[in-house]
Amino acid sequence: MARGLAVAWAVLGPLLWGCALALQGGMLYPRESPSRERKELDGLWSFRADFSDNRRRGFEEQWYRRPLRESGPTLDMPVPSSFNDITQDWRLRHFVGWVWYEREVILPERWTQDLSTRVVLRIGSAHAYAIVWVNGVDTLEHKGGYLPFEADISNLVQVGPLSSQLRITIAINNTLTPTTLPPGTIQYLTDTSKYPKGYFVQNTYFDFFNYAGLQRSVLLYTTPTAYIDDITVTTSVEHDSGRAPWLTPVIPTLWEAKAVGSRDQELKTILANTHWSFSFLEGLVNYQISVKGSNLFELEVRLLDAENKLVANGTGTQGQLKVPGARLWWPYLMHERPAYLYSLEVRLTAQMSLGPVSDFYTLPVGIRTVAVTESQFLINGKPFYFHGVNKHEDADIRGKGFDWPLLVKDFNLLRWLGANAFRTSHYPYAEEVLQMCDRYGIVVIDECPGVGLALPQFFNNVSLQNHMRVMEEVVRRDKNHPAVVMWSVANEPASHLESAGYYLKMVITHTKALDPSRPVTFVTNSNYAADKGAPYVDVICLNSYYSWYHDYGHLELIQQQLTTQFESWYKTYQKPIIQSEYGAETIVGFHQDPPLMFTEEYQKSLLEQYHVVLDQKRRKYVVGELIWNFADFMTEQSPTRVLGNKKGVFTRQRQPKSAAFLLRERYWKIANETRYPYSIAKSQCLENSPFT
Ligand code: GCB
Repeated sequence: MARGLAVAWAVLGPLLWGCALALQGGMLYPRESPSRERKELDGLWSFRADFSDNRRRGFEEQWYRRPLRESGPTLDMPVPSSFNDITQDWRLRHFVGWVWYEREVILPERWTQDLSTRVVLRIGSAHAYAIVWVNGVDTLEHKGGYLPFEADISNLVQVGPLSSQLRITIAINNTLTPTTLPPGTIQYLTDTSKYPKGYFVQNTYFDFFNYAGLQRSVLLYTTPTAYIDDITVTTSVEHDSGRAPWLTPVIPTLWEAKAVGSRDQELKTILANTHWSFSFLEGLVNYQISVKGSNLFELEVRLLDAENKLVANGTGTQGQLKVPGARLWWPYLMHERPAYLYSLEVRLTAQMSLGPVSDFYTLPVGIRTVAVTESQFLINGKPFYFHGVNKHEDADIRGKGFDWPLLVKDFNLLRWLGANAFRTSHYPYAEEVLQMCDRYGIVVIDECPGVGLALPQFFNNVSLQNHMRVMEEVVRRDKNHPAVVMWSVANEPASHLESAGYYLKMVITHTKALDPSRPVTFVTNSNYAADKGAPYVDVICLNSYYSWYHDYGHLELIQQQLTTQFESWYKTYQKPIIQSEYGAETIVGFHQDPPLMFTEEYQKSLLEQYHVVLDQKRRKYVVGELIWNFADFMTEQSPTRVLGNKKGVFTRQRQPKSAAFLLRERYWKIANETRYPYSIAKSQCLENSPFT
């Protein structure tokens, strides 16, 4: 895309926003406010896996009708957590089919008596298919893990004398089929000389353990019956040179200066090109609000800065707030004051038959722009270089269960590393993770669970419809996070297939229509000449494992092969490129010099070879590098995996391997070269605290 076009796209994007969402209703993160309460249901739930041959005993015996303990033995199961690694029962670790969760809750009396209160049950995620009963009443179904779903249960709790006692039963099935996302297949092994009757296995086509269960929080929250259903915010920035009340220094980044050569020359170039410009920076915050439960209402919108000072206000369901001298949301290490957040306070006043009702919701807002040219990824008009990681939601015992200590530890490690970005490989992460990214300035490529699209039969119409719906859910949930700068619709689909070309085109086009304000990509490991999806992406994301999955041990080939990779792709597409995965398996504590595979030395040497070429290309059109992987993680068992995938630069317990130190040095060096306005970033975590 030419620069002019990119700019037009960045400007037009916000205006075109929101024209195509097909989902009913919003999915605002449940926050407390003067009009909203929250009751978290984290803790111990009763649990049973249905080990019956057809896995349907729970339905046949209607386990949801009575307390679960009355239909058989139950286990204590922590929520949030994957169920797989919690017990000593190997059958549960590998279980495929229906599991049953149940929790009894006492509600505050007001929730059950006050008819102007709406009570909502919200499930952060249930992998992969869930049915929910409240007091035995079929209430909600949801297809797909990793994304939230909710139901208004007011009419179930606001009836009868026992209504403050609530029994929530959730049946979850982790089976992956050709039309789920991710897809999978169930294979029956019928040779009775080898397998018992009815023996089957779940085949998956991705490289992480298919953890399941209630892996994120379940909660109840309230709103008034007339309520703020959804808010969509997009932002842009205007520079108005005619209205300047102050002078702004315009300093070239060291990256731009570097092009000229020696250190002396670099400094001279910086000084020579630094000029004082009269520019007035105005942030524009476009909002769109949907209200449910009333047609007769007023909306007031106030934008507050980080010191709680009012900077702009408006009224009505849509509008534009102007913020003179706006402080922009910058990525970590790109600016001295990264991750600046405003608060958008929305107040609804609705006229109801019982009198006026108010609802309040506060949304964090970062003012920033994102645009793509044919060789750059721009944030706030400045070239942004992704120096970061790929992650997984994965840890000992809890599996993919959300865990605050783990989350905060991971963010401290990211900051220590000097990482400014990650991809949510290979599914949308918990909302709390994205909130941390907003607050820490960690840029996110938000990936949907489109992973393992490996077989031709997975590119069918039913899957396509489902994939588009999943993208709607992802965009609906994550659209307001300034940290999210790009959507990834898939990881390593079989994109050489014709059918995949059409499929990817449709999913990408749909995603762009859902959110024209962000670029869209998918991550490929296909050959540049064969890939049928690449024409539709804004940024090319490439995975390659030179000297790992082929030419094993031959580190000397990496530079040549990587150079060829970059040059062929760029020549074909003239789009910015991200090295979205590269890495080597390393068992912590294995050492060998000269380096051999699986040792710490080999991982470091492989990375160093990649870095030589990345350094050559990052000044041209390569706009990022994301190591595979942040930490070791669990996979299915196979002869090529030793207790999981060991390509982490940290162990699964978050201790650094030698490669972490190498990467840390590199990322801080790059940060110091690309900072805007230019100044040295200090590699001390505490000194870079976003809260000081
Ligand atoms: C890949 C996949 C990732 C794997 C990784 C590996 O290309 O995208 O899911 O874990 O390679 O280590 O093989």
